[in-house]
Amino acid sequence: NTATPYHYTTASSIKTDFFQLSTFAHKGTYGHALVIAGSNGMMGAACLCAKSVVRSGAGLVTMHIPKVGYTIAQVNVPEALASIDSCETHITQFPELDRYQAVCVGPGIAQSTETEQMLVKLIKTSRLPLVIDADGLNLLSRNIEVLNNANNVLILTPHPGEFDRLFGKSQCSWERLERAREMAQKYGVIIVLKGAYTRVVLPNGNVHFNSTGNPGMATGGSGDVLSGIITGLLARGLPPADAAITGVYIHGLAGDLAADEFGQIGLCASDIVNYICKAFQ
Ligand code: NPW
Ligand code: AMP
Ligand code: MG
Repeated sequence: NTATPYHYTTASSIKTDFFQLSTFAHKGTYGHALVIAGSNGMMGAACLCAKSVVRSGAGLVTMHIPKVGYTIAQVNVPEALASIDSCETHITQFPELDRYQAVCVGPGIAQSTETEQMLVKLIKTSRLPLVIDADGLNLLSRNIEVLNNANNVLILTPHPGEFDRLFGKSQCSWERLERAREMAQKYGVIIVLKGAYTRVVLPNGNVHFNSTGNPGMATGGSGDVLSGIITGLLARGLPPADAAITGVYIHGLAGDLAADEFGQIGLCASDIVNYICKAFQ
């Protein structure tokens, strides 16, 4: 039935033309991504996310982080530039957006009121494709109507707990999926509903079930890697729907390749990061 809204993503559905790099490419060719992430005690999320942006082929990455995260970010992600917030422990502002092609906000940002105000202002003012993940989603749940003021493409990447905080509790995964379709259409956003067979729900109501990934990926930081991959693809210029579908597929494949090497038990988020390149290959 060609009219079905439900699709299944396999290797053959992934567009690969962008895999071929231009011989004359330079670091400005493939986009500059901004990652607004981290707080006191959760700088790991920021580093995993930013490193995943690098591994997904963005030419440049800047991390906007609180002061407490400066050394941590520079040591763990030497490829990334740093933009330092005026606050010691959490994020209260975002830098000028002119030079960026894509933004990710949320991994490890915690839930202070100042960070919430920063997020609302970012959604209202940014014209860039924007990935909102983790605590960014928890803060968004207190301001859901701001989605009506977005003038950019938003990609929301909730796990079921985050989805229910955003849009209300569902009794089962089918009900959650149908609510995601309703919300994606209502607000014109892309919703990446994570879990086994992650579902990418598009603003037209279409759903793309992912075929890669394994339960070894149910580990802290795994989702922060996914939001970084999607952001890297956006910075490279992929249209948002392609960035979401391809990013989810590559994330799962990187997890599968890592599990082939190490097994599923004890797989960690850094292992997934280290297999992103191989997954693209
Ligand atoms: P349960 O367990 O069923 O009661 P939270 P988080 C539910 C940062 N991190 N299916 C689950 O419900 C993130 O970036 C930092 C069903 C539980 O209550 C965030 O900023 C790390 N339910 C921040 O931590 C590494 C599911 O949601 C709740 C579910 C908080 O993010 C870790 C847990 O989720 C982390 O990434 C599923 N598949 N998955 C670092 N190294 O710096 C989750 N739930 O409360 O949103 O907490 O996801 O850990
Ligand atoms: P988060 O909860 O934000 O750290 O995200 C967890 C990530 O791991 C998501 O991309 C999930 O799709 C993935 N994941 C978690 N559990 C499984 C599973 N059982 N099978 C496949 N992928 C999973
Ligand atoms: Mg997460």
